[in-house]
Amino acid sequence: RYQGIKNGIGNTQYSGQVTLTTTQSGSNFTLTDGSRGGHKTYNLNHGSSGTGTLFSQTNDTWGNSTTSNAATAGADAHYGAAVTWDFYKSTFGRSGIKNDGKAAYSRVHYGNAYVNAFWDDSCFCMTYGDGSGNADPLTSLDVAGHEMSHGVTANTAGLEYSGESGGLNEATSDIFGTGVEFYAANSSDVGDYLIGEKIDINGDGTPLRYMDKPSKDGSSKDSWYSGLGNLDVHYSSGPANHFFYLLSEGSGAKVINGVSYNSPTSDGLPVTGIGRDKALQIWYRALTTKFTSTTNYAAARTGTLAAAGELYGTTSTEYKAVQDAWAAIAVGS
Ligand code: ASN
Ligand code: ZN
Ligand code: CA
Repeated sequence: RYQGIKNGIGNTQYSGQVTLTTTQSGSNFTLTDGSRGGHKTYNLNHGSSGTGTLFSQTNDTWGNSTTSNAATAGADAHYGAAVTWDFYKSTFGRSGIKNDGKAAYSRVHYGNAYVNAFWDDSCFCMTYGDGSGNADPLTSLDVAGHEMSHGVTANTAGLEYSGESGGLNEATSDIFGTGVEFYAANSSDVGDYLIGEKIDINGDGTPLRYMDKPSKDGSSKDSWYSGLGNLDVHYSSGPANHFFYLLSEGSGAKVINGVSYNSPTSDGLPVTGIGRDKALQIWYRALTTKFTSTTNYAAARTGTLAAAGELYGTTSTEYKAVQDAWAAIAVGS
């Protein structure tokens, strides 16, 4: 009997053909990633509790890129968990969601026509629905990275999921979910500042959220105002997503990987971006060493400035860009 870590093939729905780390045990292969803490991917087969069954088969090629094969969603989810693990490890030196080297697990085919995906800190697990009409499961890479980043937030700052801290919690997931997508850089996931552009959740091909100008979704805000904390957290995230876009890429019009962006500033002053890599480092350092459960937008400004000062110095262009990007969304001056 052979037992060990294998490189399988995933024919995913959203990320093309990818390598999946699997485990062979005798004549069976399972979606168990022994090189990333042992992350397992399960098939709930439309159930809504427990783990269902671990994906297991006698060959190591998973899915057929469409929903006609139940393992396709498994391949996308298993890939999403692996890229998210690698992103956190290589970008921040973080080993797993709790930074303890241990994996979470994933469950796909949750319920019936369930149009959502969610992280649950109590099971330490990720769950994906099949989407409306079951054509568009919620297993795209930015969604996977978004949801698992809720686990990172829960195990670091612990931002409360309501009011302004809830908006910052949501933005943190959009920011790192986007970081995951850019990190993957395979030909199917080139990276963009849109959230959920592949899952067609609106049924008209538009993404769920836009980081350059969040109000393009019809509900999110571009800038802070005194009533922001009364909004749903997926809309009060808008100004922080906008801050991150401006800090990374700067204001005005820009084309990145073929996608056009045009990011406004509320003070009318331009922001010069410092690049996504530095912006990610600043947000991560703030999240893990400055933010608390009750951090609001004003405190996020203070925390990211402190992080930028520690990383690059208080007289640096990076520090100045953080000041300018907050001013551009009407926080501080
Ligand atoms: N997809 C939603 C989100 O991540 C589900 C949830 O947990 N609220 O915000
Ligand atoms: Zn979320
Ligand atoms: Ca995206």
